Amino acid sequence: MDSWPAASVPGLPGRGPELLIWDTASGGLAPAAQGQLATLYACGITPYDATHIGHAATYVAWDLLVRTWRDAGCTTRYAQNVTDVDDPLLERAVRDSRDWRELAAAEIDRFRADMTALRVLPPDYLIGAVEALGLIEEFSGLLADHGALYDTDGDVYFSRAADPRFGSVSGLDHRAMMTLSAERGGDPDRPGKKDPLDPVVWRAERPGEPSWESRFGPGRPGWHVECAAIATYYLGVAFDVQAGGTDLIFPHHEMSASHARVALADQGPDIFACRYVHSGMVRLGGQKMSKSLGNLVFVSGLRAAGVDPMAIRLAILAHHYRQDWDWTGDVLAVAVQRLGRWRAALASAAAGPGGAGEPGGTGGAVPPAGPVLNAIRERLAADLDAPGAIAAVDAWADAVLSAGATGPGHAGPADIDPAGSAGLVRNAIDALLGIAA
Ligand code: 5CA
Ligand code: ZN
Repeated sequence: MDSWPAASVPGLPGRGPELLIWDTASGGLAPAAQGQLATLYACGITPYDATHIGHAATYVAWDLLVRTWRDAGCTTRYAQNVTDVDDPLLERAVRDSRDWRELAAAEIDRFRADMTALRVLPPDYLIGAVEALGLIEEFSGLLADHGALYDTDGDVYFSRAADPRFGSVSGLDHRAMMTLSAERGGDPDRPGKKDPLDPVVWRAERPGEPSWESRFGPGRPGWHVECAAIATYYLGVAFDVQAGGTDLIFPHHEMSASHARVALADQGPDIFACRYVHSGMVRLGGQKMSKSLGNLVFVSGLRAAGVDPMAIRLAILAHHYRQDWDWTGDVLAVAVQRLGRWRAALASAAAGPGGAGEPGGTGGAVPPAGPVLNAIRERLAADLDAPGAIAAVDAWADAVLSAGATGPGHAGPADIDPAGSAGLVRNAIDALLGIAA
């Protein structure tokens, strides 16, 4: 399906360092890309409600990853799915008496508009489960060929016993897996399964539900096989990073990786993602912001209320992507104020050194931009430390504002920021942090 338009990314002098990222599977920092071509699969939305701040934070994190890779000289290839047929979407359509396809299409459109406003760079491939049914069926066929599927009352399950490395993504013990499986879409209590953790790969047709013909009979695909199939089809058997929120570590990312290891077992030693990267949960009122709980702040709602999307983005970037944090009015107010200071500093610096009393002049030398650019690059390369990068820009803005006049004015052509500091800082925060100031 169509992605969304890319924001322009200004060029910067030089290159950033290699990105090290926290890998959930190994529990440590590791190079995010294995070579010059950097490949990313990010789990996408289930489009039954609008984009909330938690979704936005997740996709802003992967956007930073892409920007940091590109700045380090990598070419990126990025795929993202859209789970456009699944239980919660169908249930919401029934609840609201809407056609499920129409509901999904409307929410995907809203997601695209929100991502565009937040200047999140689009994936190269935005792939809906429905449009990918053929390749999901083909991938599921490989699981069947490896003897890893079995039938339970017409539904087709994956036998996790087929994968000796099952558990290597999450590192969880059996008890924890059982609890999370029950909470996150699994059916550990269903009778007839070989193992309570086994996930469904093809769900047989149910009355009133959409279904498609397949070699497994009429039905629809399971959730984990959707991502395993789409990721490996678009990025290859092995790719660099599988990304999602921490709520996807188990069972989703564990199962997708396990499916791929079994289906593609004869394709070499490296199968599926080299790194598993997870973003923390955004909470509201102390609880995970979630569509099922309904404690949501929508990006589109804030935009409609006149909030500058760059302030929303800056509010997100003020938190390290791996931390859990609470969305509050204060968080937004701080971001609005910070954006204002950055803009004032850029305007003041662009107006040039000027005389101390000249309106808009900084009254002294504009602090150089090179150290700011280096600091942003260095912080982002260290596990996408956006708060650290922001602190470097804050320090530059404070220095400009404390040296100079109170507000932007106009400068004569002769004294426009001769060192080009303002321009370089503006380009750095645009290219690396995605903030148009
Ligand atoms: N379609 C599946 C992935 S294949 C799905 O999880 N969809 S979702 O709409 O529920 O979530 C989309 C992304 O947002 C996932 O990476 C999920 O981990 C992340 N996410 C959901 N809620 C939050 C939250 N409160 N804070 C941070 N990230 C969240
Ligand atoms: Zn997924």
